[in-house]
Amino acid sequence: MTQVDAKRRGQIQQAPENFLTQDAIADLNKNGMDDTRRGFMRNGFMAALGSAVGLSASVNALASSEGDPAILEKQVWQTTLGKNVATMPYGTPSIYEANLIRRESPGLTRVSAASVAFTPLQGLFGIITPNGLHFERQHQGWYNIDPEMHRLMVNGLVKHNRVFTMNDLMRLPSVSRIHFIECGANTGLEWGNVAVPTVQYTHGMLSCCEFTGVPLSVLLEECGADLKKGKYLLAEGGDGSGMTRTINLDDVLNDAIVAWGMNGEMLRPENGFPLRLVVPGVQGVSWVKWLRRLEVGDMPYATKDEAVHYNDLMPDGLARQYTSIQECKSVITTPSGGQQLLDKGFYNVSGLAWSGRGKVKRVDVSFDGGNNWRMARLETPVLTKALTRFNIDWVWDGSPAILQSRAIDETGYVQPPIKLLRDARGTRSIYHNNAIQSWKIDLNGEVSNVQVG
Ligand SMILES: Nc1nc2c(c(=O)[nH]1)N[C@H]1C(S)=C(S)[C@@H](COP(=O)(O)O)O[C@H]1N2
Ligand SMILES: [Mo]
Repeated sequence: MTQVDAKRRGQIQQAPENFLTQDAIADLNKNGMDDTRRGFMRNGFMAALGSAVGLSASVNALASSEGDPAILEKQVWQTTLGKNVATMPYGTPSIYEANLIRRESPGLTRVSAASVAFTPLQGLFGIITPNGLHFERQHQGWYNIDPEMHRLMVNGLVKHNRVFTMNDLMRLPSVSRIHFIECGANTGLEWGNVAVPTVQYTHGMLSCCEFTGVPLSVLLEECGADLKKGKYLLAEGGDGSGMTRTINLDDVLNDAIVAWGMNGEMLRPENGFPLRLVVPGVQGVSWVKWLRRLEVGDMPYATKDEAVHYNDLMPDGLARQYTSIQECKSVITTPSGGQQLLDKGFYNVSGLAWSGRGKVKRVDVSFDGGNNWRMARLETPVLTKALTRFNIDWVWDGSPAILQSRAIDETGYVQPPIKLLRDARGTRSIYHNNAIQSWKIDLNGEVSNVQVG
């Protein structure tokens, strides 16, 4: 294992990211993951983690400044020529950050080009997801679409059917707003009590960016949409998956964007270049990528992506449909599963909170599995339908602990414990699990995924 694999930040050691042995990965690929595998996952993970612990002993001792060559001796970068600016015309992260990448979960099978790659939440700061680390969910792979060949058609209950080129669209008045996007299936494995080991895999179908584009309301006005009769929008993607979703205009007319920009540059191809729908607060699947058509209608369209998929199977065998809004949720990202606290003492416990219904109002953190709660500090900016960063001071006394965060949004909605959610929704759902996440800290400082309450 190289230094890059087992990374240390402060007094927290990040486990090697390839936490499963080759045997375990082969087994998972063959047999998949189900609810009986929770124990297995943890064992495989801990076996892999064992190999990292040796290293932690050597990095554990704080370098004493006396005799420390890092401060006493001139380093090579102080005494030689650096690289020319022209060697890197488009910037990339430091090689020492090489383990911070999107990753596919070993327990989820990639079917042809249908795949998902998770954002490494454990390594990010603040609320913005860098473009290269935005999660990816493709129903049929991604494309490099020539923007000159891309068109957006608007039809249905509109006075004028229109076809826009990218140049037409980019002449219109634009806005830039920061919003989170979360796949409805994020944290889905927890329904079945499957303990995926890191926050990257429990919560990493989540990102937050500044999106730029023309407000949907402006575009619809431009086409003379009948918004008295037209309460729904059909959004269609240009990829081979035939992704089509009904959007409830009441939910999004105020803040939806037909977007081309992401964090100050054009969308990345894997995120929908050159055009995607941004529907703040609504589950990721409705953020249709490679957007090619919008139809205004007076009824939901019951497309395959909402009649067959993206339903919540309830305990009585019936399914919830059109459950679009991502309810208030939070998760502690540091410390989180797969990390190890190297010593007793002070920790800055940090995490993310969000709500599809507006702003986050408060986040409470528990260190004893939900018996006692303390209010965390919300860092600014606290924006509507965006990730909000929270921090809280903690002194670890070396005894086992269970860390949880509980978010409350401006509607007064409180993030539920997993038991409450299961009582209402059963265990057969895949989507919309916004339960409180628990991280257990062992005597030796190892952090693992557990379910409590
Ligand atoms: N055209 C199209 N749009 C799509 C998808 C897709 O496969 N094709 N995937 C959807 C799903 S399920 C999610 S969660 C989000 C993911 O967006 P991202 O890949 O930019 O993270 O895009 C949605 N939009
Ligand atoms: Mo999704």
